Parts: sequence; C-alpha cells; structure tokens
Amino acid sequence: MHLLKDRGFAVPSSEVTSRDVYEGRRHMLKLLAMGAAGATLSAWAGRDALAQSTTVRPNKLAALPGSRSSVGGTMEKLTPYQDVTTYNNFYEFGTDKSDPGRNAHTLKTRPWTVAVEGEVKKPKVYDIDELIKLAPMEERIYRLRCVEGWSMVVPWMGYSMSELIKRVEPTGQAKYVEFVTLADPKTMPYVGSRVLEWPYIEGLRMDEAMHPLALLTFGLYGEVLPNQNGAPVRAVLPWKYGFKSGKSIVKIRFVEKEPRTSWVKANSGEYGFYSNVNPKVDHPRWSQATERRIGEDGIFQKKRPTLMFNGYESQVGQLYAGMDLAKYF
Ligand SMILES: Nc1nc2c(c(=O)[nH]1)N[C@H]1C(S)=C(S)[C@@H](COP(=O)(O)O)O[C@H]1N2
Ligand SMILES: [Mo]
Repeated sequence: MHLLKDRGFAVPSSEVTSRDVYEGRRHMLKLLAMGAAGATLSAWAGRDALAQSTTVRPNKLAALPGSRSSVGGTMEKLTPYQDVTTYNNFYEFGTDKSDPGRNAHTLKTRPWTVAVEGEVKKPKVYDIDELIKLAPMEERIYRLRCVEGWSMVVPWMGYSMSELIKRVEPTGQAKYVEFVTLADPKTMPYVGSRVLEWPYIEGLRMDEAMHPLALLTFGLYGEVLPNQNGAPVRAVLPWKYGFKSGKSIVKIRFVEKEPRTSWVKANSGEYGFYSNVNPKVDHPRWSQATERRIGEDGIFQKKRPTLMFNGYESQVGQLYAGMDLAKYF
C-alpha cells in the first residue's frame, strides 16, 4: 500500500478533478467488490491512499465502508470536494460561507452520543460508533439546494433514517420527529450570537422521516464527514431546502406536535416547517426559480432551473398530495 501512496501521479493535483479521483476510487471499489473476500481493511486503506495522493485534502479522514445505492442517484457532475468542504452554512461557526471550514476544527466529535427519545417504545442513547454500525451504509449522490439559491451534488454516505426509526419503535402518538443539534459555546464561537436561537432545531413529519430518501449521514466522498459538513452525524433531506438538514445531531425526539424549528422561530414569514424545494413558491425576498451550482461560477455561467422537490418529485410528491404548497411552504 505504501507503493501507491509514494508513487504519486505525474499530473499535478490541480489538474485532477475530484470527479476523476472519485471515479478512480469507485473503480477500485468495484474491483474490491468482485473479489469480495479480499476486501480487507488494508485494501480500504489503499483505496484511501490512492485518493490522498491525487487530491489536496486539508484533513485526512477515515474511510467509511459502504456500497453504492441506486436511491436518488443522479448522473450530474459531482461538486468538487474542495467546494463541498469550504463553502458551507453552519452558523454555529460563523455566518460567512468560509467560516465553518476555518473554525469547525474545534468541534470534538468523540465521545459523541445521540439520544433517541420521546414517543418511542425503545428510547436509547446511542454511542456514535454504535450508530454508525446500526445499518449497512450506502453512498447516495444527492443534490442539496440551499434556500439562498445555490446547489451542490454530493456523494453522501449513510443509511435511511427509517433504519433507526423502526428499531426504536415509535408509539401511535409519534407524529413528528425533532432533530436537536449540538450547541456548545466552548467549541462553537457563534453559539450565543443572536443570529438564531440555539440549539439549532429542525423537524420532519413522521412519513417524511420514514421516506427512504431521508438519509442519516456520516460521510461524504467515501470518508467520515468533515466537521464543517456536520460531523459526526447529520441529516440530508434532498427534496427540502438545505437548512432542514441539521448538522451535528445530538438528539432525535419523537413528538406529537409540529416542532418549532429554529428558522421558523427566526422568521416564520420567510421560512416554513415544510420547506420543500419549489421553483413556483418564491422566498419573500427573492425568486426560487433558478439556482447557481457551486463550483460552476463564472460571469458567463448560466443559472440552472430549480426543479420541483429538487428533482425528487416522482419519489416524494405523494407525501404532499392535496396540500396547498404555497400555504404549507
Ligand atoms: N446545526 C446546523 N445545521 C445546519 C446549518 C446550520 O447553520 N447549523 N445550516 C443549514 C444550511 S442553511 C445548509 S444549506 C446546509 C449546508 O450543508 P453543507 O455545508 O454540508 O453543504 O446545512 C444546514 N444544516
Ligand atoms: Mo441553506
């Protein structure tokens, strides 16, 4: 495995796109899968070494084992790793897109527990390393559309939230799920600022949380989540605006009433509980009809049309049948 790492590549790293590298790693994954018995830890380490040798990685992160999923797959070009990890919203670490990438190194992701409680027959405090192994991890390539008008395509790693939900056995009273994320003033410089009420709280209706697309996410690009992307565990809900996908989750509560989420508390006229991506329902201060793909910037770069439910209408449309989406925005 040393050989791989030390040999390097003739092409300068700047000329190798993350996509190329990632395709290479995928190919290697396929080879490993074909000789499944040989897919040992050292092989995983080798795969990682290959990736390390061809991209500039600010942090060396552990590889996550997982298989490719057909759920929500898109053929669109992946947003480069560099952009995914340096252009972020994570207000606990600052309101500038570059703040989380610069500040989130202070976040301590071990030890870490996630308390699953409320209207469930089997409440439990999960250690993060137990949660990671709860169900087989899959890679899901999802678009993430921020309410601010930009989007990314990211290969996330995780498993459907339903895997966790069915294990804790919600009671008949469980109508909604609330996600509470970490609010630690010692490691998060903006907790205490007035931009939002802390902790950052998000929520879903039960049937939304049970939808197979709803991903409990532990990694991206085959590695554990960088802190700025919500380590060690976050939600990714690809048909909803990005702010619904809470980062660095510490508590999952099953409740009877619709949770009061941080953004609804901050401005209920601008942000609703549902926040489904919808090009026909504008934000009071801007249009939601188009979006800018991160990594494709340039003065001549055309904006992309925003798709209903961010392109996942055939999968999730039924959840909202008969609902007035302008009212329940
Ligand atoms: N805890 C927490 N989670 C959060 C946020 C935040 O500020 N705090 N920002 C949200 C917003 S607005 C978006 S667009 C996505 C961005 O995720 P990414 O940085 O991994 O692209 O995270 C969401 N999750
Ligand atoms: Mo966002």
